[in-house]
Amino acid sequence: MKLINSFGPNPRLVRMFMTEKGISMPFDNLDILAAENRKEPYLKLNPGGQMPALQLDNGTVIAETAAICEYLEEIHPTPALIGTNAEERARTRMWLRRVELNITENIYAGFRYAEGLGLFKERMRCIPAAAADLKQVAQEKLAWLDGLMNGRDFIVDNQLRLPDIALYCCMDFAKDVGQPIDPALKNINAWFKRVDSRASAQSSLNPGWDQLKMRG
Ligand SMILES: N[C@@H](CCC(=O)N[C@@H](CS)C(=O)NCC(=O)O)C(=O)O
Repeated sequence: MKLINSFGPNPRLVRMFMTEKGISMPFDNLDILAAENRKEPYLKLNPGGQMPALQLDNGTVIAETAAICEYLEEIHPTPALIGTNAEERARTRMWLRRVELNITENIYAGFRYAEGLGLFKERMRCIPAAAADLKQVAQEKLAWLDGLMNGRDFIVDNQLRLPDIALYCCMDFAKDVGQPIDPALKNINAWFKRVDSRASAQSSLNPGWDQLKMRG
């Protein structure tokens, strides 16, 4: 099994998830700045063209961070980052959808349509006029989450789970590319520091991230 890996907050999410579980495997590194992920031979493996992807020993390729993490959780259940029973897993999946659909997808699209436009305009349809509103939607949903995080250390079940890792990797990337964390969001800021202080947060950064001046 190997991870088809690159710089970027989504590959980092899987690297951080693996580290928290104590999983290691070889990486095949692609250059996403040079759009290697948008060309053959990668497109044959993952027609979605995005990073990362997991390739199993039988050749099967699993793309999409949530699907990759679900697979890793099934083959390495401990420590549980999705859940130990049906109810815990359902709560984690509920929160992952809320985090992705309301916050991280809007932050990423806001970036691609503005600061990242030069990199993305040839790769997908970009809507520059939507960037400011998408960023604003993400901020409003972060404020909503901030209210719900009162008295909580983590998003689900008060322990580190996949939605924490997904949101952390997104926000840590976004803060250096025009979407800083609002200092007024006291609970989100305290949560961010808590996740940031984990060894996995630092070790999951891709080598060379500092030259790019983007954490991913
Ligand atoms: N929904 C996908 C999103 C993956 C994604 O956006 N990956 C970024 C890297 S962080 C990427 O491949 N960017 C380069 C590109 O789209 O060409 C997932 O969860 O895996």
